[in-house]
Amino acid sequence: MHIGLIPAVRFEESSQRAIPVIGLFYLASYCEKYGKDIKVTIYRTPEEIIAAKPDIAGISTVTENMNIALDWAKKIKEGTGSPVFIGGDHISALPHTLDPIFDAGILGEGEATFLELVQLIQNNDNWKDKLDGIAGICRHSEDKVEINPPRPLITPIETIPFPRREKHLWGGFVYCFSSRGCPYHCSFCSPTVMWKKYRVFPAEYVIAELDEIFSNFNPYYIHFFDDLFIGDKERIKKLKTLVRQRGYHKRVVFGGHIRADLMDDEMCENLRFMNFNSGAFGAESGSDKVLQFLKCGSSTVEMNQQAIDICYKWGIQMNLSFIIGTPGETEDDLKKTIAFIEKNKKKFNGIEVFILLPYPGTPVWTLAKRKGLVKDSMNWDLFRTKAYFSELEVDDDFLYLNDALDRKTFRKYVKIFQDIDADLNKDNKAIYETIEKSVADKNKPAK
Ligand code: B12
Ligand code: SF4
Repeated sequence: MHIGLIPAVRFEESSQRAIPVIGLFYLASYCEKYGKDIKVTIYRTPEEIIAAKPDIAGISTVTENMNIALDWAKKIKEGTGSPVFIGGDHISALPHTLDPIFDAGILGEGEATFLELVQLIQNNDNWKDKLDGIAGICRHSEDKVEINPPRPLITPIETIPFPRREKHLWGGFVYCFSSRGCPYHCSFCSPTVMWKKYRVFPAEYVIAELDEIFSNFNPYYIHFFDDLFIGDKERIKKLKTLVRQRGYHKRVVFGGHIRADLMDDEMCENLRFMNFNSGAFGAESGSDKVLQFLKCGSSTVEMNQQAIDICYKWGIQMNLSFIIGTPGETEDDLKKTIAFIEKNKKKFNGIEVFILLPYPGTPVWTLAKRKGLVKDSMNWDLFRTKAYFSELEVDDDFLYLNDALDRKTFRKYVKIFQDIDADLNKDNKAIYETIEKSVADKNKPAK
């Protein structure tokens, strides 16, 4: 049985093109390891997948690309006649909105659910009548969408094989996941909707995956794209020891997402000793009032300051992200954020600024829905962002959530933040183009 998978991405944007969707590589390795007579191919365009005519097609999408996913699903269905499934954050948050073009939606962690679905199709001509038996999907039943009972998360997590990183698709940027989910519950964050709870791959699993990466690629930088890389202190300590035993700390720089409140001397020492030298965390705001809304009491400005100071002391380069446009945020709050950035700008490497968007399934989505700004069926292009904050325009359609500050004044501050962003990120500009170019350069696959 041949399965064709494709990520719905905007090819015109280097940020979406440059970094492959690793979720599909996990699906490929899981189905091929635990299934029988299954071959999974990852494609980049609907034309490729149509030409290959797989028995089953699957599309992965985030909210802002949902319209692309719908368009491609129609093309693929017309061109192949095969069943077309959808997975990823968007459908996982809004399963009851499944469009009739899709034969089913795979909700949350996809590997085990998708394999069971594929096996159902492999073994039954009348598989459509048996979809009610598959946990973790949404499907059409007569004229409505049924949501089947949820599927338990895969346990133990290390039974998930390493993602099948394909050399021809994998760009210059080697990243991996050493955990799934996050134990915190920030009001704007959709991974917690998706992953339910925090699970870590054991240090031995992570080092074995690194071994595989080193034998197939020549990385100079490895990014842990986990929502939270450092959530288990003991594991980080163990991983540092294993990395040093292999000498990987001399071959690459590691980077990933941390949390301000978990950074102490011991954590910094462990990270520094494994050559984890590029951290990122969401400082979000210079105002405790705004942080209270966004981080639900789990962060304060003081905690963020301490994390910046301790990382600086240990020489861990930090990238901080900030969110503006939060409900209740006043000019005074925005000025506090600007002052916080100004005060610390010599201590970090760069910043990212985002305008708060109500991703489906989050408490912010519920709030936006109450205000009538979003609904379950809407134009998903309104969630479009830009890879570079400097290119973002807050036009009249922009999903702006903050009644405490009028849009005109907010635009003035967006411009101020864009100038700060441009100034602080001069050296990081065009990072995705650099990643793409490096395919042919340092990070090229090993022979
Ligand atoms: C790495 C990452 C990126 C990378 C790589 C892109 C990618 N998607 O892989 C980069 C930096 C390029 C990026 C860009 C963007 N990202 Co991003 N990204 C992530 C991050 C941190 C990890 C994604 C990941 O690989 N997860 C691990 C894998 C295993 O999970 P997965 O992809 O969800 O796949 C699993 C299941 O969803 C399911 N599944 C998924 N697809 C399918 C398809 C089928 C057929 C089946 C059966 C199952 C299935 O099975 C997989 C295995 O379990 C997530 C946060 C998170 N923790 O998920 C945000 C996240 C996905 N990104 C997000 C956003 C908004 C974006 C951007 C729009 C931002 C921007 N303007 O640049 C772009 C859009 C990119 C795109 N693909 O279209 C949001 C999406 C929220 C939403 N509801 O839309 C997230 C959740 C972060 C957030 N802000 O909350 N991103
Ligand atoms: S924003 Fe970060 S800390 Fe908060 S829930 Fe999401 S991943 Fe966890």
